Amino acid sequence: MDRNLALEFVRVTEAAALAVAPWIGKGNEKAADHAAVESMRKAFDSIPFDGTIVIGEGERDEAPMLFIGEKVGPGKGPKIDIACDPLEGTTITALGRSEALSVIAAAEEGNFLHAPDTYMDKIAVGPTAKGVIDITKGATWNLNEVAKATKKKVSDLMVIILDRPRHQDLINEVRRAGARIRLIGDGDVSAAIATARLETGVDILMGIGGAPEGVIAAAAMRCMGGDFQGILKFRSDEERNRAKTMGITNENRIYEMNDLARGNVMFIATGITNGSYLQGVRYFAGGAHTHSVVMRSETGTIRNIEATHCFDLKPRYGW
Ligand code: VTB
Repeated sequence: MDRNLALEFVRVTEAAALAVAPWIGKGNEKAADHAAVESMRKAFDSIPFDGTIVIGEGERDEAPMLFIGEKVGPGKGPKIDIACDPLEGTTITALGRSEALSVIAAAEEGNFLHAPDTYMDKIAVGPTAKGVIDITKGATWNLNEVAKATKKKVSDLMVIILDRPRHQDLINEVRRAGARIRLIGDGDVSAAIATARLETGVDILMGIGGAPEGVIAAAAMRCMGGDFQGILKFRSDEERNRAKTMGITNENRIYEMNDLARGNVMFIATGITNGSYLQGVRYFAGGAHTHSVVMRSETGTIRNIEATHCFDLKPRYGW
């Protein structure tokens, strides 16, 4: 996969982030999401590649754009599969809270798990704890192993968990084990990334979030040298059956990072609202600054890209 594509794709997440920025704090999730999707869809056309959405806004019948199977890009050039989330954190954005992102993961055709739109139990850690986690062994066991690997006490560890009633037992167990918890309202892709960034102070992500976003997070963790595991969690027989038609036969399968995102992968994200790693979109007179990250698994290169966008001079993708 042409390494320059990663740098091209940053234009796409930047475009989506800029399109969402006017909707921050406006209480309108739908409008924010629509702006992100439309602008990302349009921005893909400017990249020389033959893309297929494998993880996007949902099935063809429920999403008008960036649906699973949709072709994106001009159709010439390398065949690339795209896992995208134009706006990861719709509620975050509507409420003006932190850690909303626009993200793309890219890989050569056939390398992403075609994850059904269901839940996934997830665990993510940074490079120092790579190889020591086991999602089947429970929270206490994993906290002890991560503490050993990072040479910290369990009580020093910071665990990110989505603030949901379904996590009450997990929260109780982590507290009993003595670790600290950051409960977040939304956005477990950014939470997974945070485990691999020292400046965030986060050691582990645990708990159940969206399965498609699990694939995107796994791509990021591969690029960052971290670790990730997931198990699909179906909410209904309908979801179970849909997964079967997508080729998922063993519903208890443990997906390692490489099962979710294989081969050479790229991960690109732009901050929408401020986060512990990426800064959000910041306006100045006549333009805005964006903060993005571009990563490749092949080389482990991580590039932080601060861009200044002048609204009067640059083409607009709906922003
Ligand atoms: C949300 C969201 C996550 O999964 O939690 C969602 O914050 C699923 O959980 O970032 P709910 O149905 O309880 O909201 C994500 O979108 C991705 O994993």
